[in-house]
Amino acid sequence: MTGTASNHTRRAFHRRLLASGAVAAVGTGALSAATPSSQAAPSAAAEPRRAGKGGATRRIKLYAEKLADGQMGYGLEKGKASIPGPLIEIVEGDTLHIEFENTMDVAVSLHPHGVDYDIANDGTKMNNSHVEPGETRTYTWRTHAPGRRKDGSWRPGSAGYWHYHDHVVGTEHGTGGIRNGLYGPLIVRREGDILPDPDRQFTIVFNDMTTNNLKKGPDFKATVGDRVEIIMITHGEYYHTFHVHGHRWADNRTGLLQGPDDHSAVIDTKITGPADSFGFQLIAGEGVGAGAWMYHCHVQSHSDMGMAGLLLIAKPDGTVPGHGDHH
Ligand SMILES: [Cu+2]
Repeated sequence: MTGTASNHTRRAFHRRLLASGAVAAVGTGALSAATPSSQAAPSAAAEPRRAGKGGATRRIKLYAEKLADGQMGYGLEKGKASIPGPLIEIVEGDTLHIEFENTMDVAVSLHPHGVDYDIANDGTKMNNSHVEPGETRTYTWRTHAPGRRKDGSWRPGSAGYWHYHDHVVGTEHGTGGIRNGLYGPLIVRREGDILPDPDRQFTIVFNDMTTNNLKKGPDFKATVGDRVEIIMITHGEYYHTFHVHGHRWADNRTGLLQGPDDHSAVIDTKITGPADSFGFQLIAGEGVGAGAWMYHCHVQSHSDMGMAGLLLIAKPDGTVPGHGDHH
């Protein structure tokens, strides 16, 4: 399986956001002022798109469904659930109302990390914020920009690479739900954050000894020069070391350096444990070219058991040099 199925879901979500007037969630296009018109800049050299202003109220519908193979997933449309669930992307200051329908025969919930929610939106049975079979409830997530508290201390904003998951199926911690696939990525942008290229957002979830609940890590496709975004989440019982070949990122909120004086560590591996999440952007093949670039868990027995997949980075003509003997 490639990332194609969930990319369709993501496109649908973006269309939905755009349809509801939420243009800010995906920016308003390139900041063209800095690009001289005499320069025919290739896409990687063009000014990146940036996140617009937050403060919007958004609404989406989300379903929890049983999949054909007995696993479970979240989806934006009935019959379209996926593992991981759809990428939800908002901007600091936004409020998101999620009309959440449980189409399964067991109780389920939606519990987020990173955003502001009151106890009625906790998504746990102990707060009666779960959803019984066949029922619907609306969860509300809020976000805020950073700022100074009245006491002078600094309050962090909501921006980050976060995630959501079930907290009910199997045990009161959602252990069965998470194991079966009820999890997904959540990005909160800060106004001005650099946005990746469309359809180049890849979610990689180490869940127990699987990747996205697959025995072998899925492959993801991009072209040299694309601005790719990786959202990395871990669930389950084990600690892992996430690694990408040929590319590096900054170990900070965005995965990007702010400039020459940003001393964030530049890394190509990161130790990650259950419920951790992080993300970063890379320019596909930057300085190294096209190829079948591996990503994998660097715990040796884990990668040997299948926790590895490929970033298939093609040349502009669509070919991936050296690739073809992997399938
Ligand atoms: Cu591992």
